[in-house]
Amino acid sequence: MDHTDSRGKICTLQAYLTGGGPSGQIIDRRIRKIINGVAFASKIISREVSRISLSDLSGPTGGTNVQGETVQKLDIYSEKIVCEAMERTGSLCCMVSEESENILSLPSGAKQGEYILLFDPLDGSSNIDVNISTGTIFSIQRRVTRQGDATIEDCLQKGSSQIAAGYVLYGASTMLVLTFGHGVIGFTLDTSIGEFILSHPNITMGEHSSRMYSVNEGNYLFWSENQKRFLKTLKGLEGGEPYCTTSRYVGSLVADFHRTLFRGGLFAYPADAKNTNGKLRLLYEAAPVAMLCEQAGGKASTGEGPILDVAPTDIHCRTPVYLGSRALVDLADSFLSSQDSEERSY
Ligand code: P6P
Repeated sequence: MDHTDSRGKICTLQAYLTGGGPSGQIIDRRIRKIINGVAFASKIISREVSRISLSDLSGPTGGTNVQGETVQKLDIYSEKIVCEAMERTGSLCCMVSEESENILSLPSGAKQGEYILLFDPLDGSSNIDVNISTGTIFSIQRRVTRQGDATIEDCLQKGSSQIAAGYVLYGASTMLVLTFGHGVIGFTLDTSIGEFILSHPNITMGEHSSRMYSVNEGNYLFWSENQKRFLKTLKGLEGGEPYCTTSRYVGSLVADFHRTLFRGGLFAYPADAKNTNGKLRLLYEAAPVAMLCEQAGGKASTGEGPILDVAPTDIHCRTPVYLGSRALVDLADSFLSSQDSEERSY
């Protein structure tokens, strides 16, 4: 495993961002500040996640968020930590967080910039009490309005215009995985020195390397007929050879996606009768992982077209997600994009 830069030395995140990585790519100073802010916040979140059962941050707040989901204390704490880190960058004009109903402005007096951070502060937090991996997912867009306060127009941009996207996985190790549109790189947090160290200079997705599929089959009865037929075909229950012969489902997007990114296979969260537009949120879950997926050589689809081409309707809009090895996502599209509206109903 290459942990070094182009001169054979240990490569930190900061060294990478300033051109010290194998690619020599130099990241714009304003973007660097955002990435460094996310990295700083994630070190604190990682510390709290790793000791959650010893901490008064464990458990629910007793409230629900705009998504109607139970809010964990660590969700709110994580959002606070990210926002505080971002205020000091001077690179942002606003933020969008899964935990906040409306667009988040920077505090008055904070230096404004031309970028937007859209993030899920602690994805998978409902699993935190059973010690399952969680993550922080983020997307960076550049504002489209010329001046003044950022508007909803600045936030409702397609995934194809993302400047950068990534996540921090709080798992067996804490990893920062990100892309600037020129491949996917991974850094591992060395807690002994508090630095993210380059551990995966070029992450690419295996093509059928794992004949693994990842979907919550507990929703089967709520799926459309097309989706049911697709899954049966994937498993070889419709007469042909199975495309996939093993299944893994964590129920934490960052964990399920990270495995798919490294091993290939298929991850899906289909639309169903309960979530007719899918469950995963477009701006700060599906779009960033779709960019990473495609940058690693995979495919990311709604079942009817590229996730990166979906025009957002509101900051918390949702989308069906099929992503992973191209051949498996193509197979999904062949079933899901069927024109027969009857088969697409639930
Ligand atoms: P289900 C976590 O709440 C999340 O948003 C994603 O991290 C995950 O992929 C999905 O929901 C799991 O949903 O319905 O399978 O529990």
